[in-house]
Amino acid sequence: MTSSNTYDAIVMGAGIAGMYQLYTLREQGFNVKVFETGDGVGGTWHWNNYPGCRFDSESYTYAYSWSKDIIDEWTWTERFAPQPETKRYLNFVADKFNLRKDIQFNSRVAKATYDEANTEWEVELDDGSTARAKFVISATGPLSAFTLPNIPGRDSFAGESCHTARWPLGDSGWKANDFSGLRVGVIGTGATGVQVIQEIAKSAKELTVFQLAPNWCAPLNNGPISEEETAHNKENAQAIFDQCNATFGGFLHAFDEREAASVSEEEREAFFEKLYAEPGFGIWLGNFADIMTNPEANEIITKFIAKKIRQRVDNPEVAELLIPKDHGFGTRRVPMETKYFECYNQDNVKLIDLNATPIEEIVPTGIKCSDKQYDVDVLIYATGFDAVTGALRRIDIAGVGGEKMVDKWADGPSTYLGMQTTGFPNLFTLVGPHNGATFCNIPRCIEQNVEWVSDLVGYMRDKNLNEIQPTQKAEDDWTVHVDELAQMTLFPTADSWFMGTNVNNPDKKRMFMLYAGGAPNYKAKCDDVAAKDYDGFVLK
Ligand code: NA7
Repeated sequence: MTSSNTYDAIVMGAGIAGMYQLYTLREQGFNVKVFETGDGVGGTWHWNNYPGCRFDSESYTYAYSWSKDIIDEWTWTERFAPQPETKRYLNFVADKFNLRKDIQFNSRVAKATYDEANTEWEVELDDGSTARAKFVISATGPLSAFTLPNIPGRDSFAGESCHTARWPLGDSGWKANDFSGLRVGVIGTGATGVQVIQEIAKSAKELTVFQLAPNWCAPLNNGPISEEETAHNKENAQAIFDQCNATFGGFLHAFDEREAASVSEEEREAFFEKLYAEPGFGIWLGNFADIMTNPEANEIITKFIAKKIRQRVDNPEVAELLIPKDHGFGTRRVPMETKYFECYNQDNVKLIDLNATPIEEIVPTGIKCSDKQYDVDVLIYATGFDAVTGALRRIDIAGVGGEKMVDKWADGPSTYLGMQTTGFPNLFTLVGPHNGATFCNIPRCIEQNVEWVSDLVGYMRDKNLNEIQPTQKAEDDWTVHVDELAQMTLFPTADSWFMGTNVNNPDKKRMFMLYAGGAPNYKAKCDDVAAKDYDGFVLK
């Protein structure tokens, strides 16, 4: 290395992906620097301190698989761990492998510019300092660039407010999840809104939920993990990870290959009831596979979930407001809940349908809708993210010839394997757009992404290669393939962050942002590309 701020690789972000990327490249003898906006490791689990935040993945399937020591030494207390536990886990990993020594915290990458002559990147931080590296690897997270609603008067609110992804931790009061005596407003009813609402409802004097579109929520069925189960999980960890890696979404749950219409109504109903009562995503990702591809099959499960909501909500009018009418079950991310619907049976919880009475403005004392004003003490924005490409869009990335990534992707991202885009050599996008890790029990696919990139960087060192980027054809073919796969599913029938839509990002093109071919197919394709000396890439 020529100077103290020149590295083999710079990793942007110290979440689950960035931490593992640092570890693997360092193990291979590379000089790596991680720049992290926050003041600690963990990414999503560092920032999302809102009450109720927890896994929807079984804890022991979400853990890192690459260290037996971690598996043996860490014990998960709940089937779906709460966020503070996961944050502790990731700090434990960082301590154990001394990761912090190569991470610079409170350091947001503002700019990355490719230096063609030297085939390396110059990265500039918010404070104007710079660093250089042959490779830049973004581990900025698909759901990290949070969005606040563009509602007039937002800054005039005189009470306290926050986005859920920037929950201000405190020792007492609402910041410590005690809402007693407070009137609270929550805007947003996605997976985050659902988690935070069911917690706030427990103690708030009044909770007013402002809902644009309801989501198809299903029970998480969380519980403690017994000592025997923990022992079993540790002993069989590799088999559990292998099981996950063989499924579409990297979860324990695998689709049932029977068609929904192929079984009797009685059998189907019993199957749905069983899945509804079981922990985790089984009702979605362990259901008949054709619920995700065939509108008629989807309608059957949709009707079942609607029936459940009607059974659980006392007031039929409120129940109807909580039942989505514009999309089928599973076509958007299914929020997992614990007595969420029952919250609306409580006297302290009110649901406001923003389609009937839109928000006109935020005023110092609360929210003014078209029919009346709701005064609140605390206002929570659970309004989502500029998903998948958002964090990259917020960095000024310039590639060959000074081309900006935001311009290249103005009409939606185009990539090869969701890992690279032409004109931006040596830049890899972990869990990037159209990458198999985006629709996945994320650490399972993050490990695949990271290991693939690390192998590639090692390969380039061995072969004395300096530069890699995809061919235009490989990129075009992959982008078309991703779209074709999406069109075979029902995902494009709904607006959601899967499709890049969020009312607060009106300029973003509606386009499927994930990869719907399933984790095993994605891995097989990546492995095949590597086995063929990185077929589809130009290496120099
Ligand atoms: P989501 O799923 O994007 O949900 C955001 C919610 O906020 C959703 O209900 C939106 O309604 C609502 N929203 C957004 N902007 C507004 C405005 N301006 N006014 C009213 N309501 C608004 O984000 P989450 O954080 O819940 O979940 C993201 C992922 O994180 C989740 O899937 C997990 O994988 C982890 P809309 O849907 O547009 O009707």
